Parts: sequence; C-alpha cells; structure tokens
Amino acid sequence: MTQELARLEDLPEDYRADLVSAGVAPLWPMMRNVLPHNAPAPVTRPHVWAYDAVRPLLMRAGELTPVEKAERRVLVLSDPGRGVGAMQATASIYVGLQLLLPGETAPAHYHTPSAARVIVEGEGAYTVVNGEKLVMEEGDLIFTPGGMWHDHGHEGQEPVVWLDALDLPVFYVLEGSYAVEGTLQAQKNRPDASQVEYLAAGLAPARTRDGDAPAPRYPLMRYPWKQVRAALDHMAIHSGREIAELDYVNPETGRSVLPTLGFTAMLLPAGEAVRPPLRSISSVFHVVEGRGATTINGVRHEWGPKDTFSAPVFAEITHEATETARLIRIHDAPLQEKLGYYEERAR
Ligand code: GTQ
Repeated sequence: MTQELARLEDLPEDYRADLVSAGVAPLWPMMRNVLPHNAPAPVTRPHVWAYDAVRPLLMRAGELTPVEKAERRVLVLSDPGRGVGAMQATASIYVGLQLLLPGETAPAHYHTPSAARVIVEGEGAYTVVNGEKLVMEEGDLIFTPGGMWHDHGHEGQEPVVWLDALDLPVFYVLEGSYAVEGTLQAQKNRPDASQVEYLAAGLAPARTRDGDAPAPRYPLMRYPWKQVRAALDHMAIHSGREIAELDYVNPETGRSVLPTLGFTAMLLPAGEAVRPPLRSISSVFHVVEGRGATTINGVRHEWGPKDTFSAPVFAEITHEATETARLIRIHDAPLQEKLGYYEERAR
C-alpha cells in the first residue's frame, strides 16, 4: 500500500519557521527520500571512461604538474550522477588514473582508507608497502590496506599508469579520512610474497609456534596478472559456467583482502550474453583485455582494452564480449556483507 504523505507545504509557515529555529525537521515529507519503497534510488549513473580520452589528459598533467606539486598525480573518474568534480565513481568506490614518470617518486604516506591498484600500462614502476617492494606489471593487482605505509617509484623508461581504487567515499561518510606523511621506506631486499610464500593456490607457508610470527593480517599484497589470467582461462575451459569469475582473497583466511572493497577477475567469452543477477553492490569494471559492450539499465555502453566503467546498485547488467574479455570488477560486497545487507535478486 502506497500512502500519499503530507508535504512540507501542507504545514503553516510560522510552524515551519519554528521548526527551523529549533533545529528539527519533520520526517514525513522526506520519508520516501530516506526510505524509498522496495529498492534504493541511486544517484550514481553508469559511465564509461574511455582510456583513449583520459590518457592524453593524464600525460598533459605530467607536463603541467610535477609530482612534487601533486604528491599523487591522479585524474579521478567522476560519477556524472554527482556532477562535476565528484571524487567518487559510485557511492562507495573512488577510482582514479595515476601517472608516474620515469625517475619520479611519490612520497611515503599512510591513510585510513584502503587502496588497490590495477596496472594499466608501462613497466619499471613499483610500490613499496610496509617495506615490501611490489613490482608493477600490466594487469597486476596491488593492495595497500588502510594504515600501511606506501610510496611509489619508477625505474623504467616510459610513463606508467595505474588505476587506483579506494574506499574513500566510505571514509568521508564516517568523517574518518586522513593521511600521515613520512619519508621513503627502506626496501627489503627480496621478492614480494607472491614470488616466495604464496606461489601456488591452496598453499601457505608452514609455521611453528615458537620460531615464526603468526600469519600477518595482510600476507599477500601483489596478485600477478600472469597467474590470475592463467587461472581464469583454465576455469573458463573446465568449469562449464558461462562466466569464469575468481575473487581475490587473503590466502590465510579465504576472505576478501580488504575489509570494504572486493575484487573479482572475470572472463567473458566472445559472443555470449552474460546476465548476472541484480545485486545490491555498486561496481567499477576495468577492462584488462578484450572488447565488448555492457547494457546497464537498458543503455548500451561499448568498451575496449584499458577502459573503465561503472554500474550503480541493483543495476540490470548484460555483458556481451565481441573478443574474449578479461576484466577486474571492483565492488563493495565485503562491506555490505559486514553490514548484514548484501542482496541478490533474480531477473
Ligand atoms: O597512491 O597513495 O588515487 O593516497 C588517492 C590517494 C592514490 C596513493 C589516490 C592516494 C593515492
């Protein structure tokens, strides 16, 4: 039953003025705004950020703004639903394209929000996270959990670009966002944990109670694309599912790496329409390889390699790859699960 509720204009003006003076507001004119019926009413609008359109602007930023004057040279992908300058792509997900030029360093800091990066182009750059040097290769996913020191450097010859994903919008809402600055970290002289302790799925380093420290909260910070790609391709061949999807998880717990944001690698076979259920999460898709189109709430969006696109909560999504496509989907299922809220609906 949908009951028409009284409007603000139905109240006498003097009473409305008294409400304002007293610092209170009537709920009922706003009831359907704060609690819309049956499903949320997202302000987020789906959008494709074509890499070809953003790349020249990023390179220009490289000429206009030295890294010392930027700290992080990033163009943020702004949700058109929130207007010009929006520092987020969806309600919970911030994404930006960051440029580092050969020889540059981005200074060390840590912050309350967590970050992850997908390497988009170039080689020779690295991130140091709590002293561990994480080499960046195209398609790699590198995590910088909240509170961990990180700085970026570049020993290569060509510009390096990566996509940052942060749970910044969640921290704004909490009024919890801040950063602490420091000096470049000393780097441990050894390959990262993806090359030493966690080389194969299902295997974790054995530990003794006395001799070894317990597993760290964030044991694995770099997920090389070479390994993810091979796993996706095998799964696509052998699983019999229309879409092969692999979640990036903490190898010690099997849970999402970050507390809020989830990351899922997907393989879309060419020529097949893939229709996931409606989900309560918002998503940002980054195309590592391949081409296709995604219809989101009835509007078709074409995409190609290195493009990034977004979908709001409960979106009706149909993917159709024209060439085998491998994507990384960034979403907020871990946060929603923690809130006891995550939902899926059949379509
Ligand atoms: O590289 O540390 O896109 O601190 C936004 C904030 C990247 C980073 C962003 C950051 C970083």
